[in-house]
Amino acid sequence: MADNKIFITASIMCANWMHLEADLRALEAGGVDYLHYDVMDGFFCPDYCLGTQIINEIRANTSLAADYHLMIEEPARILDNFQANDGDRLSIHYEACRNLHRDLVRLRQKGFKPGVILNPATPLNAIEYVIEEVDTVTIMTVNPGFKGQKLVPQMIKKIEKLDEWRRKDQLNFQICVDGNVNQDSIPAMVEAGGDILVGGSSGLFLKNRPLAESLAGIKNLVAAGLKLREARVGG
Ligand code: S6P
Ligand code: MG
Repeated sequence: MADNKIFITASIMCANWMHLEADLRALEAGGVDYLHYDVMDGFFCPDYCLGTQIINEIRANTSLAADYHLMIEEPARILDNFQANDGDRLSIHYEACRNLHRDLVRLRQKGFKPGVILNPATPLNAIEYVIEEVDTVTIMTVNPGFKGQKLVPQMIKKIEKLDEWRRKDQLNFQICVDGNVNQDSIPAMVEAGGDILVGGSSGLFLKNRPLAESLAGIKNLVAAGLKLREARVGG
């Protein structure tokens, strides 16, 4: 699938919570594709974040589709808590599920675009037998839990290997990249095969830059990355 549309999903945990409504309107006007909701249970990863009551309050006040990222142990326990509107994505971690295949099938039945996520240490072959069930594979380019972390650099090669697998087997999933998506990393992430970029504290929600400017900058970097990708795979 590696076409030329790159999607931006804005990590709401990195927004300015003192001016959340202004950020929501700027993200809508700037043309982001999704709002990325990080849900953390303090067990699968070492912090807590975004319960469904807060998420639903935001959802009731935006037109943007949801992109749920569940960083919780055994997400099957609470999948019914999440609303599936048309076009919403919901992704779960390989490392957190005892019955990953069953959970992914259930997500599609519930109306989500199902996705599987891999921590930096998890090899690609872990998902060999679920790859046909997903719309998205997310490569974590940092370990889950916190904004503002450093890129794990070998993840660029992992994205490229995943893209090669997708091309070789003519698979149809999209590759999402989460963590340290910024001006230094975006061209390489897109060149390697990333189709969906999670905009967080290092590239989108910047202290001294309006969101509209950050988004325009990201679009230029994406264009540069697509040129590199064309050169790598031949268009
Ligand atoms: C990390 C989480 C991410 C962050 C975001 C951080 O556990 O999954 O979605 O919210 O990616 O972005 P940044 O630019 O601070 O690394
Ligand atoms: Mg995330």
